[in-house]
Amino acid sequence: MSPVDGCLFCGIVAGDVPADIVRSDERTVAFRDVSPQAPVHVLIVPRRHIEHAGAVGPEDAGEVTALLVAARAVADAEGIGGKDRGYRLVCNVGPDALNSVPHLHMHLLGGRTFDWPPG
Ligand code: DGP
Repeated sequence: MSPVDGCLFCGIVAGDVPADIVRSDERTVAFRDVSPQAPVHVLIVPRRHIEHAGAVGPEDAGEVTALLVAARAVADAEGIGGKDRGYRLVCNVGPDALNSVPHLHMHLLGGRTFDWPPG
């Protein structure tokens, strides 16, 4: 899908909205969350607009793989990818999960320990 008018993360992907971009490739852009919930809090988004993780179809397999590959690269670059560390990947879907930006994004959270189950 082409950029969606008024979509915040399409704006960041296009370079029209400023963001602290830590990595980008052909399919994805990764940037720091404006409201970090951990010492490392990076959002990884597909360049192509997809509404949310619950809207992913077989045609999006390339984007989904690219998000995971990007997450691994960002975690390594942030020093939390080793076997003694770790991180959490989160995709919020819908109001019950407090999804607020309707452009698929994966939260990469790390640099501290996390509780389970999440709140
Ligand atoms: P979610 O609740 O899963 O939809 O998370 C959306 C995240 O997006 C939330 O953690 C805050 C972040 N966010 C919202 N607006 C901006 C922005 O303008 N820039 C950046 N970098 N992050 C944003």
